[in-house]
Amino acid sequence: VMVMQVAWSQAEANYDESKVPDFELPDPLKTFNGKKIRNSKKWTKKGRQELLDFFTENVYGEVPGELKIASAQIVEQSENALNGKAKRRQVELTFKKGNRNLHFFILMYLPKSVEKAPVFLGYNFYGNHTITEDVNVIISEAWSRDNPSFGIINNQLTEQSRGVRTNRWAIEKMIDAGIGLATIYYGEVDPDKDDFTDGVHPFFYVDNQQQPAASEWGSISAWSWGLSRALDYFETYSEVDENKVIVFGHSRLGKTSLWAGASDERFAGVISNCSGCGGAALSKRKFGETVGRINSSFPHWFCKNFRNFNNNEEALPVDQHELLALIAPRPLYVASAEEDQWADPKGEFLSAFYASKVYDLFDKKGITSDKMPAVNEPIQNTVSYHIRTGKHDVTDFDWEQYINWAKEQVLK
Ligand code: GTR
Repeated sequence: VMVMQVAWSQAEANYDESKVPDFELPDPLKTFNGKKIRNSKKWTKKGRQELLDFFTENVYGEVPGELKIASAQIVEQSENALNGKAKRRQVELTFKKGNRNLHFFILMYLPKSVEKAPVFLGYNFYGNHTITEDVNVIISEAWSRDNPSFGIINNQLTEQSRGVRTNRWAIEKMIDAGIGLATIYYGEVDPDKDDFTDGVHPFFYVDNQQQPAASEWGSISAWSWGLSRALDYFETYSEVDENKVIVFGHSRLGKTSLWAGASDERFAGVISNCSGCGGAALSKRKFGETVGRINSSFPHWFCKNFRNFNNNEEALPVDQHELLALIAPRPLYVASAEEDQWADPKGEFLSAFYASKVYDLFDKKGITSDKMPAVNEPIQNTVSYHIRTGKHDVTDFDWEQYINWAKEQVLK
């Protein structure tokens, strides 16, 4: 029934460019008071800060406190993974507060050729063991959404799903380029369901609190928090270069990588793959998925305050190009897929284009034309964009572009 509902609503959405409402996009180079921002210093001190505050309190939600890594343990490793191509590390991070415990595992494949490796850091949807055929990858015990086609039933990950998502992770291409991969099962940080009693949220409850306050974190913000904790770990870990961590995510996890990159300036680069509504796509276009739709299908992703803009995008004093601008001057890659109209590829492109104004302040080249490039013809600058043929997915084509851009724009 749930699936039917989603399909029905996706069909109901607006996909007609002529029905996109007239809207005015806020200028990232103007403060909320209408003052012009003329240089990068003013941007960083004033414009960026007030936008960051707005997105924190009204879109993704603030993290209500601090929770540091209690222990980090390499629980499994090999110097000869992937047919001798890479080193493999599996690290368990533990967090404790009172009698609560949270654990998540970082699976790493690192190139042998580099002592301190740059890495792509990104969550996976169905467990670390799904991203590779490697039989040594530990199967997560955390709750998972059922997916009978992967043999996932009763919310349990099993051997049957090993390797089912290898198509989304071009690990060997990364390793050949001298870049490692670090991945985490997102369900270990916060299970992806409308339930605030599990995952990291309850660590900060006071008395009998049952859920975060209206300005406090939803799941996207919780997942972003986890990425920042992985980065904390890399700061202590000699085999990863903590100054060269590129955060990556697809779809809801692309919304997450954008928020992680915006809220934590230590990330050296940010990739949004088909992130759509509440990610790279402009909300005010109301094309494909909308704010009202996303907040009703996924009530736990954003903070409650974001619901004030359900069917009311006009009232938003910001739009998602300003989320992208928060990442400036660091390299940013936004990618879409032609058949992923639900995520509004044009809205994702325009968002990258309008964010580029802020990159200009730093003399960094962004997207210089408001004409979308042809499919499979990437534009690669400090701000990069491509739309590829095909569906809502992550493909080898996507990774080839990300690797090329990483080498040119992030790691040089
Ligand atoms: C869809 C949702 C999108 C996107 C996607 C995904 O159902 O409407 O916003 O996040 O899920 O994560 O695959």
